[in-house]
Amino acid sequence: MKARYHELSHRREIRCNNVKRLSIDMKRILVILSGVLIALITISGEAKQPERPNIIFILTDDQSYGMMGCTGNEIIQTPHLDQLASESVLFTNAHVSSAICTPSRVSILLGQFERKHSVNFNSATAISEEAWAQSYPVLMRKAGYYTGYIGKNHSPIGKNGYETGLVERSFDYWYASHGGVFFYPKEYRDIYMDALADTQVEILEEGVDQFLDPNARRLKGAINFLDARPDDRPFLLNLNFNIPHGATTRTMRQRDTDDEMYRTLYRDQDIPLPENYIAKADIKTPKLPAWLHHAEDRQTGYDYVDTPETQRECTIRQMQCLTGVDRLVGSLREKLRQLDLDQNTILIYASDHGLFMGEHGLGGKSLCYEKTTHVPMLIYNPTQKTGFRSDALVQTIDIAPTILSLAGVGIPEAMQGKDIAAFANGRQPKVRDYLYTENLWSTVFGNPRCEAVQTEEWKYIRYYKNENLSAVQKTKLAKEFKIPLRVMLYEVHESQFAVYRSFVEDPVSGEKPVYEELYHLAEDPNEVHNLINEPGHQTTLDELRAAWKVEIKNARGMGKPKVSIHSNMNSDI
Ligand SMILES: [Ca+2]
Repeated sequence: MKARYHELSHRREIRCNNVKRLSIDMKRILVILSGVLIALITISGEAKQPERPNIIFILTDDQSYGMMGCTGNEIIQTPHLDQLASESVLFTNAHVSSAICTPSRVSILLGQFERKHSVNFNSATAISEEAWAQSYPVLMRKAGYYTGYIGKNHSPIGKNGYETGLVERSFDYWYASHGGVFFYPKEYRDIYMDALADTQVEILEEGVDQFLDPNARRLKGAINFLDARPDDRPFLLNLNFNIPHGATTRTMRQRDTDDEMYRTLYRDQDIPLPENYIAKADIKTPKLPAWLHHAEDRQTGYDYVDTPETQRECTIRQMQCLTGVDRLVGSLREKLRQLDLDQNTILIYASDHGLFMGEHGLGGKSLCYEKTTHVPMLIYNPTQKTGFRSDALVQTIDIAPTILSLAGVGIPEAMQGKDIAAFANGRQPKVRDYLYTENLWSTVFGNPRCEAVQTEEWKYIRYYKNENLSAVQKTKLAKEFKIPLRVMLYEVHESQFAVYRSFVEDPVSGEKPVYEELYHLAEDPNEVHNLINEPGHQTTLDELRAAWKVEIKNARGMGKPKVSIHSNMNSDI
């Protein structure tokens, strides 16, 4: 019995061992098979999926459309940008959504209209962490891109906006600062102290070199976890100038140490004034009624538009700065060639909005006229061999979804911009029927709230009551009662949020306009002749008013804005 038991046990053991061996063999086979399968998938995946492109997005500050050779300026020297534009899709009818730094830049990051994201200088809000998680830089990083940010940030993010460090941590490489960078950045922002250069464009170029080139000089100020860009991952680089912004050109000093272009270029040339320029002393009837647009409250920083001489000086400086940007674009492309990155790097170029230079007697921005909303915008794709121009109605809120699309990353529902990546591959689909722009920055500085809808041919603008306190009056009070002017004019507190919400919501829910304009852009691109009360345009006006009603609701979207509310943050940081 015992022997039988042993025999059975022995047989079972043999069977078990056989099963074990079989199981081991099967495992081996399975491992080999799965290895083959993975290899096959990888090979077929590699064959099917092209390498993800690198993307460099260059954003200038307050650059109107006509400030480059390729956009019609006969004086400015921008040979590298002109060459780039000739190899790109150059959008000749690109518009921002809000014509002032912060809301425009937030719109670009989130792909949303301001009416939805609700962040401006006068809003007492910052982008919430939840909303920021859906921005294109964060999504690109999550998708494996190595991301960098260089230059000016003017988007408050997270609780208390600029103080959280959240935006800095959101990039793999950070060589940037909040608010103005100015012409001599080291005098204002510590992060740039280790740069060899002293002037903005050249300092930021050192950051670009460090980001791209593992052999370039390492800047002590830059914040980066990895010492050099990993070459097995695609990259996204955001390069943000504070040029040709007035805050930068005002600080130019023509120092001996400046590159010659920043001292002498354009100074010997005859520079015509804009076609519809009006000096302050010659204004008989203001462009907008004085009860609506309080021009006397304008920020003094824009007073250069008041005389032909000061206008000329500012124009020269703007052109000098943009020629500096142009030179950087030339050396950037050369650098990409040297590093063998040129065949797989897409370049995007745009501006956050334009700027009045005394047209209609106006200075500053934050209205819906072409001079402030029409900007240069181009996409260069090295695999697309022929450049072309497109007059499609595109907007800077299209950049975020387009970057995601070019990288093969999903576009979140929260984005309102259109994916226009097809243009980078030579196609020209219809994008939208109407452009929608708006101004919600209505403060002590006198600008009224307004919205505009436009087609290729026509534009309709509507304005709302402007009952804000006056900067002139507040300045008088500040002096009389010894209150710091900066506090009086710029500090924003939580209570301002309620006012701003009414700016956002009231026009959507029936607030009546107090003034309207209608322009025939095809015949009057400078918006000189307001046809709102002229007979014969009723059908056009009806169509545009109906379009406005749809567009403003679309821009608002649904639900509460995803913002964090804060107080005591200087709005002009
Ligand atoms: Ca700007």
